[in-house]
Amino acid sequence: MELTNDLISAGQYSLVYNAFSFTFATMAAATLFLWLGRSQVAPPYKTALLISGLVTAIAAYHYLRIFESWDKAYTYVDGNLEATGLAFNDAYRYVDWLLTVPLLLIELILVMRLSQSETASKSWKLGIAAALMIILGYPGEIADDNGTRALWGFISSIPFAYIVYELFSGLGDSIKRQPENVRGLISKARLITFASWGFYPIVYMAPFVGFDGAAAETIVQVGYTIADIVAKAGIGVFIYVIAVRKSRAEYPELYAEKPAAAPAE
Ligand SMILES: *C/C=C(C)/C=C/C=C(C)/C=C/C1=C(C)CCCC1(C)C
Repeated sequence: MELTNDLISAGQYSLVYNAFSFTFATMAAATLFLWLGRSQVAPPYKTALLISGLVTAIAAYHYLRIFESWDKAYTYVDGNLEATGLAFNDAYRYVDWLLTVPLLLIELILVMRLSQSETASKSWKLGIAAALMIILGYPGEIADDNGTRALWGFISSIPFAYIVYELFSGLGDSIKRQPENVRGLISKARLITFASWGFYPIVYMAPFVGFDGAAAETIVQVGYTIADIVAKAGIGVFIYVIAVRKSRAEYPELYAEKPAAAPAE
């Protein structure tokens, strides 16, 4: 969204500032957790964790840049918050999504360990739909008038609807074929993906429901930030737990928890 000239308040400024800073830390920590966690899972699941950590790593980098950009857009002069004239750059967020959204779908597919051809075809279909959704949303995000925002938002919702359909119909059949000890978890991961992804278009609509200027900017930035934490770091932890459980079930001799050694007599 174009940052309007009616200036945000000091409270709104620091809310967004802190949200960005917190999210950078969360994404960086999640990356370490996911990458180090690769040693806990069997080889077929290592790629899913590699990609989950890549998603949070890419997001950590972009939150650092978003944070810097926000920091530079405002300054305090004699105790009053003022715009510096350097525009806050929203493009970092969309570039981030363009990379991370297809990867998020791929990590979900990978942890299911489908056949090679099924993995490839689902990854392509969902990955392309995800990229289209982001590309088509961007012109609306940076538009000044609500009409243009609504138009691109609507067009972007078409690939979004397709992704939701695929998650519940196409992947639904694959979930039924998953081992019993993870079926529930994978369904939950899918549900949380759906719920957190559904949050983005709702946040996008803030300017349509009476919020404008500084309030809309604050809601949009904080809203997307919360959704990003759930959709990237939160889902990453789910992928990790699913991968650990499947490794234990499929390779019990290697990954099952060993009972504690009996104390020496
Ligand atoms: C890590 C980032 C994620 C999971 C981002 C997901 C973003 C969306 C699901 C965005 C969807 C949008 C629409 C469906 C219409 C309005 C424009 C968007 C791009 C906000």
